[in-house]
Amino acid sequence: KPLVFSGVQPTGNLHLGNYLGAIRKFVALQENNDCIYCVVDLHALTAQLVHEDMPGQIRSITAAFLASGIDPKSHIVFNQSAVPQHAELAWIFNCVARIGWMNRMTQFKDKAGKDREQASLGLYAYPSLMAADILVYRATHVPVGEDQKQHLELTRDIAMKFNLDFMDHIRRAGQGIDITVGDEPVHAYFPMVEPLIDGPAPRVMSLKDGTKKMSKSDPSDLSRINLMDDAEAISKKIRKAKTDPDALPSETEGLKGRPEADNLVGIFAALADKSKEDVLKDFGGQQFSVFKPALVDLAVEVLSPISAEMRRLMADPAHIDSILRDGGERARARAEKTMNEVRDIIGFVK
Ligand code: AQP
Repeated sequence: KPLVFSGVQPTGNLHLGNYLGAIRKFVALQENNDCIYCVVDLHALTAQLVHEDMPGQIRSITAAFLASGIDPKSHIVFNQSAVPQHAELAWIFNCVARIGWMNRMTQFKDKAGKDREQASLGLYAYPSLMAADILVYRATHVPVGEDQKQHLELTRDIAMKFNLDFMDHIRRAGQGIDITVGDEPVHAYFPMVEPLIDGPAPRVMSLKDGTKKMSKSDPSDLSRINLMDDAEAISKKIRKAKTDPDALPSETEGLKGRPEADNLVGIFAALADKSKEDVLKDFGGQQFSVFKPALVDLAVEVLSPISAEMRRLMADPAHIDSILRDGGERARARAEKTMNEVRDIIGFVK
């Protein structure tokens, strides 16, 4: 079975972008894949070192995974800090990756803000830890939102450079397989990961500005729908969402140059498991005063069972912790197998 890995940071309330761009895909992928889903708590230190309630944040992301339908028995759910092999491989990848590659990462530029000198070294090295998260399991498929595409390209670059630089060592250690990359034969240890970004809402945008992504760190709570929002909050946020004065078009072509309309139609499509074309077949020619109440009903219908189940799960933190502990043990065993082989490939004396 293909091996799927993905993670979510325990940094604030999960929103509809995290759900549609990531978690909902995690759930669907369980059927035909071996899945590892991680609460990436080490990543949470990159933007902000001290967290008021780190345990609560970790448990709430875990609860969101479980409430959305992730099965922690057939698959693996754990928190990153429980598996130190992620950080060990990240160090090796820091030595594989080139500064020029890291300098191109747009997320670093966005998150570091104007005073880049004050950003943490961890924020700069974030994509290297992300590559380690994935490759320590030698995972091949990574469901993420579109904002993570560049980091996955970097993961491929890191894997490729490691494979090429250590090709003879990999062979000598009796590891790896022969693959072809482009026309080049490579004896590879790490696979080339494939991002899974498709769907009608690969990038959910802010409700206040259709050109900015919906984000946990946006200071305006009206810009996002949180997974824990109740029906009243969802309704208020969608009613207040920015739109334009025109009716909805009947073809997707008509959404061009209308980012807010495009975003709301994309959200509707993703929540209803339809294409944008199908949504416009139903709502083309209608005003937002008709479309928005339908979107409220749909969002409440999809999200309220999840938030109710999250509340139920979070009332029993010991149960959540036992799931993380069990997942951590199983993840650690797999990650240690890889690191044992990587130490041999590099030539560390054990
Ligand atoms: N707006 C979005 N649309 C689609 N997918 C999204 N994701 C995040 N925002 C959107 C996807 O959610 C997963 C988990 O994200 P994360 O918490 O690990 O990191 P993030 O991308 O930094 O999330 P936020 O919410 O945007 O936080 P801040 O405000 O801190 O930047 C990832 O797969 C991501 O693609």
